[in-house]
Amino acid sequence: RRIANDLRTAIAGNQLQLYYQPIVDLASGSIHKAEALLRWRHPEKGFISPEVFVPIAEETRMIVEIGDWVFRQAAKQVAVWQAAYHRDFQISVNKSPVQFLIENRAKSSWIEYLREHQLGEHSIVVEITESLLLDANDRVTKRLLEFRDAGIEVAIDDFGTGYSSLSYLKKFDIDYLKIDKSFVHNITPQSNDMVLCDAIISMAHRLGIKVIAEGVETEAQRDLLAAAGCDYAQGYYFSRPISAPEFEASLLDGA
Ligand code: G
Ligand code: G
Ligand code: NA
Repeated sequence: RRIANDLRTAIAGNQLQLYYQPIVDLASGSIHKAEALLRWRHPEKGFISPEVFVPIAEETRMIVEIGDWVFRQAAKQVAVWQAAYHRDFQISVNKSPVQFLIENRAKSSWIEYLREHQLGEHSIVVEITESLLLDANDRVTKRLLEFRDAGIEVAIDDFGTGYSSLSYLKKFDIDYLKIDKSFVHNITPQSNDMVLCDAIISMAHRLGIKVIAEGVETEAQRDLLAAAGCDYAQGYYFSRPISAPEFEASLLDGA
């Protein structure tokens, strides 16, 4: 397919870019975390959404190379922001299940990269989906343990969508649950979604897991989640995903 061919040249052609969306500490309002999100500017077709090209990258296995590029970009960026703004700045990257399932190079080059560049523990968070843990084979389990040993934290993305088993939460050492935006969109004080958010937060905390709410678009949602004890929030209310220079100008300045 055309897009698949074009994607092959996208990295070399400098067409991929990372945008960053702030993750806000609800208690203090401070921003020491951001999620890295891929953007592709196609030379003729213009901007192509990751929702379109990530599945193609997965099918063609190019997601491994692209994912490595994402990781290295994020690692370079976090080092800069740690030096310039906060020692504990942290960037999360999305890692597709396909990357875990097909990458089979010796150990994880990500861990070696972090060591070589002397990045501290907790600099990088890997966002994975519940589905990866539900049918985790030995290789996935081993890789996640290696990440933990190297100080890479693990977040469960889109938590609460699609799966009913929670047993993986006690099997794996998870650092963050990200409440899916579908639960956040309609929360009001008496709503069922509020009950679900409350339950997720208290369960996570009792398991020693921090909670990030996704898709926060209004002050009312922010306030309800903060009152429920949610640790962090992300969403258009605070900022859309933006380029690194925009991030520095609008969010890190004087922070
Ligand atoms: O930023 P946006 O809402 O357009 O992202 C759409 C989807 O693409 C999200 O589900 C997001 O997780 C996914 N995505 C964005 N960046 C990456 C990435 O670097 N790697 C993977 N595997 N998925 C990504
Ligand atoms: O699957 P993942 O959680 O990685 O998806 C992140 C996606 O959610 C990104 O594409 C991002 O642009 C989008 N997003 C971020 N904040 C909001 C928000 O407040 N509302 C909505 N509708 N989407 C958001
Ligand atoms: Na994500």
